Formats: sequence, C-alpha cells, structure tokens
Amino acid sequence: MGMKPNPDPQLPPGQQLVAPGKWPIIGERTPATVPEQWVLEIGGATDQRLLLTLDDLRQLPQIRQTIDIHCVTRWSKMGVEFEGVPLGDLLNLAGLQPAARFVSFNSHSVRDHSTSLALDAAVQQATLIALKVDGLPLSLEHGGPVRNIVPGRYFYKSVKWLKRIEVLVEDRLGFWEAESGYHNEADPWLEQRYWVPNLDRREAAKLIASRDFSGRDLLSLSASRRDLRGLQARGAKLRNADFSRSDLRQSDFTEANLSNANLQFADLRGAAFVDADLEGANFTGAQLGGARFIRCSLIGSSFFDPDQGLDSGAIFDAETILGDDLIEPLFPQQFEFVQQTLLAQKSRLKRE
Ligand SMILES: Nc1nc2c(c(=O)[nH]1)N[C@H]1C(S)=C(S)[C@@H](COP(=O)(O)O)O[C@H]1N2
Ligand SMILES: [Mo]
Repeated sequence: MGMKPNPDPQLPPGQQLVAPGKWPIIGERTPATVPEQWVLEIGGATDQRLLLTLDDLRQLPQIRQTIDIHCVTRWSKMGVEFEGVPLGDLLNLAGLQPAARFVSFNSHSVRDHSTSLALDAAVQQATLIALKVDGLPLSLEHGGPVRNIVPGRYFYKSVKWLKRIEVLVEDRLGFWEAESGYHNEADPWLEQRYWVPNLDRREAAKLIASRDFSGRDLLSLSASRRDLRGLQARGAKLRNADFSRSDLRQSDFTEANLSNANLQFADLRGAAFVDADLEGANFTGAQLGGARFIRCSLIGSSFFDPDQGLDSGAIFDAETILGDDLIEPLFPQQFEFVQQTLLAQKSRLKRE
C-alpha cells in the first residue's frame, strides 16, 4: 500500500478521509477524573516547575493553527483549526536545563496514558497546547479542556486531558509506543506506524506450524500465503500482521487485535471476528462467506481498493454476519461498497 502514489497529495500514504464532519473518538473516552481546578504542570529538567490553571493558560498569547489529523489506523481529517499556547512558549517560561532532550506529555487517565517526543522535534513541529478547536472549547471526549497537538505526526502523539508536561534527559516511551509497538517517531509521510517486528524468525515459523496464536503478542507477524486453516487466535495481538493470501478458513479471532493487519485476498470463510479490534485492517479481495463480525471496531478498515475498483472487493455471502452498526464508521467509499454488496446479496436471496 505504501508504494502506490497517493492520488491526493495532501494525504499521507495509506490514509483515507473520514466523512465530512466526522471526527472518530479513539482510545480512551473519558479522563480518570475531572479535577475541579484543572492544573497543568510543567517540570522535570526545567529551571522551575510551573503550575498553570486554565485561566493562566488563557492569559498567555494564543495562536491558531490549522492542522491535518492522521490517525495510525488510517483515517485522516483535514483542516482542523486548533487554538492554544505554543509548547515553545511554555518551555521558555519554565526554562530548559542544558541536559534536556525529550518531552513527555502525561494525561489524566486511569492507565496513566502518555506519549513522548524529542524536544527539538516537538518544538520544530510547532506543538500546541490546545484549548479550542474550530473556535469552541475542546469537548471532554476529544481531550478537553486541554490537550497537546503535534502537527505532522500520527495523532497518538497528541494526548487528551493533558496533566503534565515533563522535560526529560532520557526518553520515556509512551503508552501506545510501549504497549502496542507504535513507532516512536510517528511520521505519517514515512508511514512510521510500528516498530520493526519483535519476533525471531524461527519462533514465528514454529507458531505458524502450530496454528495456535492464542493470547500471544505477534506484532507485525509475517504470515502471508500460509495454510492457517482453523487458526486459534483468541486474544492474540496481531497488529500490522501480514496474512495476505493466506488460508484462514474457520479461524477464531475472538478478542484478537488485528489493527492495521493485512488480510488482502485471504480466505476467511467461516472465520469469527468477535469483540475483535479491526481498526485499519485491510480486507480487500478477502473471501468473507460465513465470516462473523460481532462487536468489532472497523474504523479505518477497507474492503476494496478504490484504485483497483470494485473487482478488488471482498466477497460476502448470505451467511456473512456484518451488521449496519459495525459498518457505519467506515470511510464513505468503503461504507458504500460494503452496504451495496450486502444489499445485492440480500435481494439475490429473496429472488431465489
Ligand atoms: N489520554 C489519551 N490520549 C490519547 C489516546 C488515549 O487513548 N488516551 N489515544 C491517542 C490516539 S491513538 C488518537 S488517534 C487520538 C484520538 O483523539 P480523538 O479521540 O480526539 O480523535 O488521541 C490520542 N491521545
Ligand atoms: Mo490513533
């Protein structure tokens, strides 16, 4: 996918636009608590530790910046206007110690969510401590009252419900970077979505032969053109795995994470996707007769390749279970393809 020239020069490789007016909510949906008085702390390798209330932040010079949001799960939303205080201004106020190299953004979050960046990258990217979006205060679900916004990086570098900005001498990996193998640089133009695979090749071969991936973390597993019929993959972490053209008939992906997995032209007849995370997964050309999609997240996933046309479409049959509620968050073109194909399937059934 990354090799093809993208028809829209504004759109990084492998990304598609969400429907106009849509802004998906990704990751945590609410902060751990909403403190009565929101205080943003700036500290670590700084000359002083600052504690700023929202009013303090509002009294600093504000700038407006229009940025394009690119989520690692392949959706993009263009031209969103954020308003707030430049990170650089806050760092100048606090004063950087000479050894300062990194900056970590910490969140009011039950899992202590954070992300980090090299200091020079964070400042060069014109990171914003944002209070408003499109002229209105940030809503709680989108990270209000205050979140950081890092233009030019995948959106996981922008944490919601910002609690603390910590300047660091050594880097500290953020939540997604440490837990899910998300790339620490996160440049969407270079498609820096994930770290390199963390599995040695011999171990991978053994696992593939066993057809039992239950509960394993197999980030970026390479399993293209394999016979994996009846694969047991309950609870397996298979982000960015390559299953293209593999035989996965009757596989069990219950509670599996297949975010950004490549399932192009795979045979998935009778496969079970129950409570599975399928964000950004690619089902182009896959055989999905009798496959069951139940309580799955399909934000950013695709079922045909717009450049290759409808012939590249996934194949469904009367036994495929894929509810309207699940396909609703798909990209507009993808939604239309799936809906039309499923409808055609139903009317054919009625005629028979
Ligand atoms: N506290 C917190 N911040 C977070 C996340 C999260 O799970 N928790 N997810 C990140 C990811 S992966 C994305 S794409 C964006 C989503 O922001 P949105 O829900 O406003 O679209 O928030 C980022 N910041
Ligand atoms: Mo994301």
